[in-house]
Amino acid sequence: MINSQEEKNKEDLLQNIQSVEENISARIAEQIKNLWQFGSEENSSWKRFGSKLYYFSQTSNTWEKAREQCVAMGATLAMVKTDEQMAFLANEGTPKHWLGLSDISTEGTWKWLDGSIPDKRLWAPGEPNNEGEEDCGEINGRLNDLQCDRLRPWVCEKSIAI
Ligand SMILES: [Ca+2]
Ligand SMILES: [Ca+2]
Repeated sequence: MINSQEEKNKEDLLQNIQSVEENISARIAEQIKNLWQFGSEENSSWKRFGSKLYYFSQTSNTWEKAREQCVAMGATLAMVKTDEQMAFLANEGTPKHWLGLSDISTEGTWKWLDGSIPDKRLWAPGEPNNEGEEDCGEINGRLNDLQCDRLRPWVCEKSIAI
């Protein structure tokens, strides 16, 4: 009698363990699925051009907030060094968006966020004109200076991890 009761307890215990195992397996499978979906979502929102990946925002913000958003993504506001990059950025996403370009530190001295000087040929005709104190750079066909507190979508760049 005692033996059969013990057998029953063992069986119940084994069943419990089995159901806990199944539960855990299902939850792990769910988490893996979520991770995979998140990963592909993030990958699909970055576009590759040359040796860089570009992220085009779906929302608008001030230049400073846009700069912070890029940093939060492990990236930087995009910098344009070549005609090819200019053409790519002008044709992707919205027609106008913030770039990593400003003359905030010294009025009239334009610099990319990496400290380099923008190629003069990349400015739109008549720009930069500092009309109404414009210290931040956007792409609008070509480069234009604009008031930093204006709201624009933005584009981040990061190098492809090797
Ligand atoms: Ca300025
Ligand atoms: Ca301007």
